[in-house]
Amino acid sequence: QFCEIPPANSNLVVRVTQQLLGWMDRQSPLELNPSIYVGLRLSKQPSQDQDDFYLNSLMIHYQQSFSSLALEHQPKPSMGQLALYLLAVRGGCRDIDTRKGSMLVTQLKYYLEEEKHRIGHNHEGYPLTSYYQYSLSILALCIHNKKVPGHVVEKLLHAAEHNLFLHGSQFSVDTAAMASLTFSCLKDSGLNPGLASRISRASKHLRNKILEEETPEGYFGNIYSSPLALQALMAAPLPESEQACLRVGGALLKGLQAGAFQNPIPLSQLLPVLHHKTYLDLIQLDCNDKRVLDPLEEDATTPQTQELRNIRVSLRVQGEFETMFLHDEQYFVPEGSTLEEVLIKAQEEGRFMFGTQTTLSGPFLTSVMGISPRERQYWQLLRAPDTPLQQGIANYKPQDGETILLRLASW
Ligand code: B12
Repeated sequence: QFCEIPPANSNLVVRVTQQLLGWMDRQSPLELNPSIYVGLRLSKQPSQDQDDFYLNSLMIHYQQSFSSLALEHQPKPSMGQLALYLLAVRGGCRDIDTRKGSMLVTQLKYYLEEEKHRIGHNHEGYPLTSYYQYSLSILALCIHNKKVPGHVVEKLLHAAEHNLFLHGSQFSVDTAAMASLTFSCLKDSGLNPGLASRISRASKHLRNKILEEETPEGYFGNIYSSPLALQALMAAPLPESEQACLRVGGALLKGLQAGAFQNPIPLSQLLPVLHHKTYLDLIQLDCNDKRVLDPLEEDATTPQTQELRNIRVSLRVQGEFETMFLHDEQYFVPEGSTLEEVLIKAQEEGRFMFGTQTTLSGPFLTSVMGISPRERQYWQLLRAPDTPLQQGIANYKPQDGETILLRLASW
């Protein structure tokens, strides 16, 4: 084995498993999250009755969204969400070759065709969603042993070969890892034999890129892309990955211990890694697996009672062309407040406005001061002067005296 991580403390694993299980209690249509279910299924969870209930809710929601009974104003799940749903169906060992199942497989293939056209013949365009979702969708079909046309795979190959995987303006390790997992699946399944050697080469190129992206802190990219990166390397280890996996695995366990994983998406990608599993293990998952969660040993540490003190956070808004800030003010909030709470406070005090959209990762900032980004733009979150935040508004907690910059950026 060329990609192992150091053994995890079992109490720590139990604690994060419980954390992820807790997210399963949220079952409103907007909060149903197939990624959480998949992460748990690759980690000998959830218990059988929790499982049936959640999976059935997912199935009803997704089938209904794409049926003729779907409500007009109700937004349809995106391509990537549909792909995650298909992974969940596999994780629950449900049959996809039913009438309703086939309809969703067809829908996903249709989404991919559309994206292929957007990317265009000479690769001059971009997918409407992202190469991350494009790859995830091919992976989901591959896991179900469904073939996609060579042309669709070629777009991903081209993007991989030409380093087009970006997150904002930086190389996206998450996307590279997702694509590498996809290529591993395609290679093992033999679904696109004509592309086999090109797939192997692109996949190796991606994993080398991931290794190159190891940071001094011991992450592949950043802490939140490391789980998927480890999955990619575990699924197809390189001889030179052995030490890197140990280092990054160790750093991740430390980060986990320190409470860095507050968001369910990266956590759902990490938990399988702690069980030495990757998305590819869904192919032959055993649904009669024994599912037990060891009881949590008593923690010796007593919770610290903190005095509520206020901290000062500055909030600046920078539009596309303006040299002047559209907004620049200080706010006093209780220590430990999230950035979202700062934004709410600012909005309450007047002169500031914002809007969000619910995603599987939580609230995504969609408008600031009434300005919505145009195509291929977004509201980037930074710590002044120019350090991009690695968490969204619901998870990031500003420090005393910090200045947060919301900047309209292109990607
Ligand atoms: Co981003 N992003 N992103 N992102 N993004 C990732 C989710 C990830 C994990 C990458 C990483 O650092 N390793 C982190 C989150 C880490 C964490 O949870 N702690 C991340 C971050 C930090 C950000 C930013 C906060 C960066 C910044 O500004 N400093 C901003 C969000 C700012 C805001 O709220 N306005 C940001 C922006 C983007 C862009 C470049 C705009 C695109 C999204 C637009 C697009 O798809 N064209 C983007 C992508 C593509 C991703 C990526 C690679 C894939 C997301 C996806 O498609 N998921 C993930 C990687 C990953 O998840 N491992 C990182 C699959 C679909 C099925 O799930 O929920 O429907 P979904 O997807 C939507 C949300 O994920 C949303 O956009 C998706 C499309 O609508 N989204 C969100 C994207 N990023 C983020 C980040 C947060 C915090 C939230 C709440 C939502």
